[in-house]
Amino acid sequence: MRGNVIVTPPCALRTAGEFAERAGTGVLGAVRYSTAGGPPRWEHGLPVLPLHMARPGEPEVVEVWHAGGDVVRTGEHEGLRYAHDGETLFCAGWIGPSADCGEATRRAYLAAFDLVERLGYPTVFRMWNTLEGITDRTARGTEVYADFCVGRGRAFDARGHAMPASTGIGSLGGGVAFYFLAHRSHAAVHLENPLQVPAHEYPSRYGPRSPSFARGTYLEPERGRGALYVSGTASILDHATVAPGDVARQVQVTLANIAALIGADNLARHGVDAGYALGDLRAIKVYVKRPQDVPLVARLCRDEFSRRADLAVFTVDVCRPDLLVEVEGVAT
Ligand code: 3EB
Repeated sequence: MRGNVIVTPPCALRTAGEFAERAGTGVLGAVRYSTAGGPPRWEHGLPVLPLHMARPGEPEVVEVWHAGGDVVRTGEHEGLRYAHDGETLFCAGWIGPSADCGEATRRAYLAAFDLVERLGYPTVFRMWNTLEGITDRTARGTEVYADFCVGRGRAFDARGHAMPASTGIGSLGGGVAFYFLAHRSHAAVHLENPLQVPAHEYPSRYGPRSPSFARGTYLEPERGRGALYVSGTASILDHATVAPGDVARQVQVTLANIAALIGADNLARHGVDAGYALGDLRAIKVYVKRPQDVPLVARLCRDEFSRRADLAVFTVDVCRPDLLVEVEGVAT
């Protein structure tokens, strides 16, 4: 098969029916984008995280993470539910609604770091965080996302883990939830974007603690091409929002940001001998703030991405009030 290997993305976006038919074999875990969120649960013996990301009448999307090999072990650790196949760990946690999501996030992240160290999957390479009311004010007058960033940052400070690719996005309910992937042996290269200030260097006007994430993470392969996990990416140049109010331009800027991140020039800058284009992106998730923008954003994105790519659109808040869209995916 050498020379003409079809690289399959490590995850797929399925309908609930497709997931029900094929669940079980070859699966590490799943995330259900549905009409209610809550703690991770067991389905077919595997961890499944329900996120409140669908409005009534919208179809459920199931993000299925593939296992390598047949032996999948599962477990629980301080409310986290996880599965691992000897190479990759999938782990989901639920922080839930809380008055101080910062402290709850700090504790949950510390439990996650404990777990990866104990199980021997030290390379955390992709994280997702969903926050109900992400731009809302708390009773103490702080912002939910800002509180979250404080707690997450403290956990990273305490353990010294490298900051991986991440998503921080709104949800429609269920408080705060998160899930992540970690690897046992492969090296990860965490990527910054030449068009953007590193998020961990954002000025303090965006919050007391800058966000702890990289713009992307490249996971070195055993052989052949690796996979590049693209963080949630928005219409931000330098550190400032571009084109507030203009959703079409925000899509353009967002996609140009992703293209610059995954292109050969930027990867060479990070010591990675590879290069990707927008057409290589798979398992694409598009977050749109205003329901009325969904048709336009979906069309603009489908025009740029491969027709072979799974693509799901969710109508949820983005972490800054002036951001109308955010896009993520996996380049393979
Ligand atoms: C941004 O670029 C948009 O807090 O984990 C994107 C990806 C964003 C991840 C996070 C936030 C996060 O700042 C927001």
